[in-house]
Amino acid sequence: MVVADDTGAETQVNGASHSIQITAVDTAALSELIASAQSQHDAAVEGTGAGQYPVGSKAALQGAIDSAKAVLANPDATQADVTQAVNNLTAALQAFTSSVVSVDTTALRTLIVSAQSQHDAAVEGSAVGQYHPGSKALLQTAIDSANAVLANAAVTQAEADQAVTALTEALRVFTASVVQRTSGDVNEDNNVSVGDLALVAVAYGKASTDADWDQYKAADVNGDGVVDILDLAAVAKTILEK
Ligand SMILES: [Ca+2]
Ligand SMILES: [Ca+2]
Repeated sequence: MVVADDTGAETQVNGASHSIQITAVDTAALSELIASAQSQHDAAVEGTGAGQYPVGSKAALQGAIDSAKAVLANPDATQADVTQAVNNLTAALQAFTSSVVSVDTTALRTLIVSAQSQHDAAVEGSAVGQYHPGSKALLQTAIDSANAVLANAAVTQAEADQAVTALTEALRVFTASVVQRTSGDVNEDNNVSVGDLALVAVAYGKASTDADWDQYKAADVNGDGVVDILDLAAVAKTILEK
């Protein structure tokens, strides 16, 4: 029976029978997947930094989400349509997830550790093997800059590579600032004098094959592995030229 509004007549529909076969379409999985994909999409940032996604990838994922939402909203969608929608969106989500930008900072980390260790072990001063005053602070500044790059969660590969280059250069300058032995200054008093000549004389005849070479090798002024007349002559020449 159909009851009309007060502008028309009521109509008796005889024998009308409508049988509706309702097959429940399970959309729970699709619904959950859409929510998950949307939240991953919304949290994602496009860019070239670590953990970011290539430009255009969010729009591609959103397109897949929208298609899935259309299926979810369609009352005529069959279970097969829903399953297909789940499969499509799963594939789109996997493609999106695997496109995340990864930046390799291994080289930078290794270099920072090495630089810091060289910095910490270095002593500033004027003696042989020490570093020029101020050189440690310079190196530390370079290390700090490198650490700042590393601390940036969205660092790009180019930034990481540039930091490696900069710290490598700082380390080269630092290493070059180590105080070298003045040729002929056997006793390391920053002066070439008869005292050095005497030490060469004492070590005269010693060679790198000797067990106690370490004790005398400073007297090997020309570095040829033996203390001989050439070393004496080199020290003498330096003294005479002063
Ligand atoms: Ca000396
Ligand atoms: Ca020599």
